[in-house]
Amino acid sequence: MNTRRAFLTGAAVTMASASVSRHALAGLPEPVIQASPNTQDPLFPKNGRDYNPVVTLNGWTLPWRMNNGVKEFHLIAEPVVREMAPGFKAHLWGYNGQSPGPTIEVVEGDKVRIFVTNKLPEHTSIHWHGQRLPNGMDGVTGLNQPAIPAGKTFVYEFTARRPGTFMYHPHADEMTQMAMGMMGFWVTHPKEKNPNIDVVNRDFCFLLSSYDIDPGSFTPNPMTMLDFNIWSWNSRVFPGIDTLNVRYNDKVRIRIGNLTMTNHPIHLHGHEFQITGTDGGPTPKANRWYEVTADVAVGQMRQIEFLADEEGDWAFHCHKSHHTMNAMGHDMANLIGVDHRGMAGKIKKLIPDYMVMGERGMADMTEMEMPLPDNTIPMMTGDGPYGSVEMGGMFSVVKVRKNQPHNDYKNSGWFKQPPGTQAFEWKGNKPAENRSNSAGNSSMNRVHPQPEIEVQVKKPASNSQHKH
Ligand SMILES: [Cu+2]
Repeated sequence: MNTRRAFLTGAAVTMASASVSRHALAGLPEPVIQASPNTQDPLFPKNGRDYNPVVTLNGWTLPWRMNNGVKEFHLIAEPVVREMAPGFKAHLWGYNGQSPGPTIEVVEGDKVRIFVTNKLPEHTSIHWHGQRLPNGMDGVTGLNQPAIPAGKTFVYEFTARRPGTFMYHPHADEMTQMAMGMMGFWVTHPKEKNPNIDVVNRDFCFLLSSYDIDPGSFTPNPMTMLDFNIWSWNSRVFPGIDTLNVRYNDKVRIRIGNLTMTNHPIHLHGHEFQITGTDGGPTPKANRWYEVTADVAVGQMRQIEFLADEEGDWAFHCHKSHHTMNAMGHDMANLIGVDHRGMAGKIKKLIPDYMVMGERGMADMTEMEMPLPDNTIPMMTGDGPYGSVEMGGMFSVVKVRKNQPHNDYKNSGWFKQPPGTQAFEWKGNKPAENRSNSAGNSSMNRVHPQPEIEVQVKKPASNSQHKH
């Protein structure tokens, strides 16, 4: 114990000269490992400057150790088994037992020391995406530092200079390591009142990630460039993504970072939000406007804020409809509009398990008891109070409740709509339809009329070249 204390004092002396302390290695903090994929309660700071902590969707915040005024964190890069939804586990790479890694929360001006131990089968490094820091701490393998070899621990040290929303990820064999799930969130809270950073009641964060995992298998294919089949928030897919539970009239902030290969228009129902921060920090108030969809491009961070002043269960999702689906069969023929009735019965006599899909859209999929390979999640699923939600992937629900206690993140169940406030079936008379056969009033009529052509819209999996 005495020896250790001596080391810590030594570290403090070295810190004063603002260089990486080699003594600090002797006092490597115990790594904290998280076994659960559930959303953990906010981690209120026990020391250092005070702040309102964030809640990481299906994730957690990494505890730190205060060492002579320096916040010390210990990240372990390692293979992990991530439950992406109940019944669906993926073999990923991550940090401290999960993918994504734990969220790191610090305060503007904090001196931060991060120990990174590499338990992967290959070298790695960490890039602190968006931070102001000394060039040698930026984490680009070969450019700023040698790679961290397998089995070794490196130390990163810098001051969190500006408040905002950040990410961390490897900058070594990036294609493989990010495709395998190596990433994490970073939040730097403001140290004092900032005119462009409001105090909020709820502060959520998550990363957008995508994987190509063949149905029935466990490991993503890192060679995939565009054709991903698993679209996730914090390596979870609907219905495995936790709901965002807030109290009526709470001011809510949601921070989103995109580490996939495509953009995601994130859409909130029932409310308008403002983008209050981007990669570059808080957005000046005069430059904000209301929206209901925020496009988060590749490598970007966006922070949205709204007043939760409409009670209910509000959908919150990526607006690319293929991103609210799970593992699609990419080689499925397009059968919309093809009438198979009668045919299926005949084929069923020959092949008892035969099933026709897609002739009246894909909604049937949710009701079919189709045999799936092991470790596969249905394409669209998730039961709500009125049937299947017919969603997968990047979808969750913002639950606004009058009786949600302050600072309580429990799911209070389905919203009970007041009588007379829900869509209902019309049971009265239907007027005769009066459809026009005109294709529109063109002011530039053709001199030689063309033969009429009708086209069929192909949807949704027209061929195997399924691009996003
Ligand atoms: Cu998307």
